[in-house]
Amino acid sequence: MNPFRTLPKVRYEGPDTKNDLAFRYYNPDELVEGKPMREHLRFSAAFWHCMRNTLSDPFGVGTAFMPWDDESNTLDNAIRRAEVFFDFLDLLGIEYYCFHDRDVAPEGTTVSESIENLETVVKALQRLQNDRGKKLLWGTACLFSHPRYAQGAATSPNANVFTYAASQVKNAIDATQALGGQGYVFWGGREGYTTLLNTNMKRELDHLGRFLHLAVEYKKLIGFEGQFFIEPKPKEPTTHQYDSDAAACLNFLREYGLFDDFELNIETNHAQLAGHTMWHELQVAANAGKLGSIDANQGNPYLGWDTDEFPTDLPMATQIMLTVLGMGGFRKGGLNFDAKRRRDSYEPLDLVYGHIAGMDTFARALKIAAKIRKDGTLEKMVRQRYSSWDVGIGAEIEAGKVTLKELDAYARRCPEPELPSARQEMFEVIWSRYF
Ligand code: XUL
Ligand code: CO
Repeated sequence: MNPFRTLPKVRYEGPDTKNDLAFRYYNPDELVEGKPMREHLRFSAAFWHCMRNTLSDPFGVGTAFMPWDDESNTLDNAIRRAEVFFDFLDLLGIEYYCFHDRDVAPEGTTVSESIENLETVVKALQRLQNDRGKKLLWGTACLFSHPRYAQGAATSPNANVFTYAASQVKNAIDATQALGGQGYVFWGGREGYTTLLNTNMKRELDHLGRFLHLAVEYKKLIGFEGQFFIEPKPKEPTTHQYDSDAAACLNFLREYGLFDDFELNIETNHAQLAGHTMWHELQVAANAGKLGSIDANQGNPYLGWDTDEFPTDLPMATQIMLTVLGMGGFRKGGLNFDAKRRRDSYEPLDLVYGHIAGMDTFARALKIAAKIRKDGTLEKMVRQRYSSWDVGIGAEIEAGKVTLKELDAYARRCPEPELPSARQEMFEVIWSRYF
């Protein structure tokens, strides 16, 4: 009934192994830049994709084979699922996990019953975490599945819906705190709109700001030490999601006086939907000191929706790890596999392969990123490109020591600037050497 118990543990066997159920690159205790790989990568599995995603799509019912799940909405079934999930984490040596309240505990017929269900499952999760030595990376509330949230949660036109969402978030934060969660994520589920004809955008955004302030006040009240994250996404399910990309989120946080209380959880597929590279989104967040965590997956470049595939793009993973190493590593965040199998890869074993592929890709990317940093060629070339800012007039501008009038006088004396080639192709030649 539980295939994750019968399989031999997935272990590091090195790049030459012929065993497909082994790691070729992820060697948890191997030091990279003086720190074990496991601490750099902080891998996490997503409860929703592993245990609750039936793999249905708009054209067909779910195909996922989950022999441990009796499909009932009972607490027994919920706790059995949690046990299977921890066997899955054990099998792969994944230390962290993430969940939504409704993934782990069934929604009851009243608000109070839902809360009691969550509290019961949290006790089981506490026991499992202790027994298996696992940790919660982050928790969150599902504010998008139930029909009451069809028009938004914090941004609903209906104030009572806002209260239901507030109650859910309060209790999801409590659950996260009880489980020692490193963070708590706000992904704006249905916080957006389909048409401005029926939407008061300003009022909805004000409500979202209020909602987040209420959460921050509560966090301080109970002394929750986890980090709050916002996860940008530009569209799907709504046409225009308010948290559309990293820059929009940072601006929102600044505008509503929330900047100090949040970091960003950047997801690869969401970056792609926003028309950005993941590297861009990470860099925007990191520039502001706000790169907190990563939902590691990837989209399909030929499709315009969130396919949540397992991350296997090595150059992209290397860009991610370069940015993470560049900011000195994760603090409370990590690499959460917000990824699912394809509908036609429906067996439990496919979940194992998906995670092996993702973990090995990131382990390899980490080592390549460390090599690029140690070598320093690319960094030196970038520094060289900006070297006119290190001395003379460039340094004076950066230091804020010259006026526009003085620059006018300088430019009149200065011969036509000689602009060197940007050498993109040369950068690409050097980049490709590392792979
Ligand atoms: C949706 C998504 C969510 C968040 C958590 O696209 O990424 O699963 O990560 O709510
Ligand atoms: Co996500």
